[in-house]
Amino acid sequence: MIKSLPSHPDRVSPAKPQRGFSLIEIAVTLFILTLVLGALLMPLATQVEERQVRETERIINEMMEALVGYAISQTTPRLPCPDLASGGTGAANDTANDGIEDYNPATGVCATTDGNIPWATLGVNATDFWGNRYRYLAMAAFTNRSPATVMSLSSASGTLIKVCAAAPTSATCGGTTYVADNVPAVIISHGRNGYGAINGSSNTQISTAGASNHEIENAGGNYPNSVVSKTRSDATGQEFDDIVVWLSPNVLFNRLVTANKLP
Ligand SMILES: [Ca+2]
Ligand SMILES: [Ca+2]
Ligand SMILES: [Ca+2]
Repeated sequence: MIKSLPSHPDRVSPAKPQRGFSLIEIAVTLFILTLVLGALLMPLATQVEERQVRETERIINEMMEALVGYAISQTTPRLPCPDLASGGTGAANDTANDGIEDYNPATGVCATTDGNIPWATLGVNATDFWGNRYRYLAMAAFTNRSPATVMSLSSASGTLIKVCAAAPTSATCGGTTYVADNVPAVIISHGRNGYGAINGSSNTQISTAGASNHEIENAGGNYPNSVVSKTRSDATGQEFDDIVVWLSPNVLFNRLVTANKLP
């Protein structure tokens, strides 16, 4: 009689040899991890910048509100003058980069139409996310104080700031189209690349060497009363990351009339 052998209770399968990871396996794993992390982190950097841009727009819109409030608060309604970004004698209301508006008290005319937002006069942010000053353009018809001609409902009929869709070839948005025609004031953040901005620490202008013509126009450029507002671009020669917001004369008039400051 053949009896099957009972399986031995202590029988165990032979021990497999202990095995680690080879250098090549680790290298491949690290390589894949790097790719995955890179893919995750790149959009994160873009997201951060996107948030900074949205926040900058919100800050500038708040500055626009401050401009309107300032105009309403004046006995004779007017916008504040820009703060000089250079020059000035160092006298009261004639000092560059101190955040106080600069003007000639004898003539009632601003020292410049293109300078810094007078952050101290308005009580708003002095610099943007990238440490640069906010540029502020404001036209004389809206900033003159007595004795010069002061603001009225007909002030918007003159030649004011042109907001163009690209770098223009004339003072009237030649070669491109109007985004806004005849606005009294514009505030610009020169964005992350900062071309043409006044740096908040050194009080000097960042060079525009390498900037696109669109951004150069926002840093003065060919036409002092023309600026460019367009969608962000990283294309070679077309780079644009400026954040440009303008004040509609009609919004300003509406608010001044509502406040009984204009007839
Ligand atoms: Ca000043
Ligand atoms: Ca820029
Ligand atoms: Ca310009």
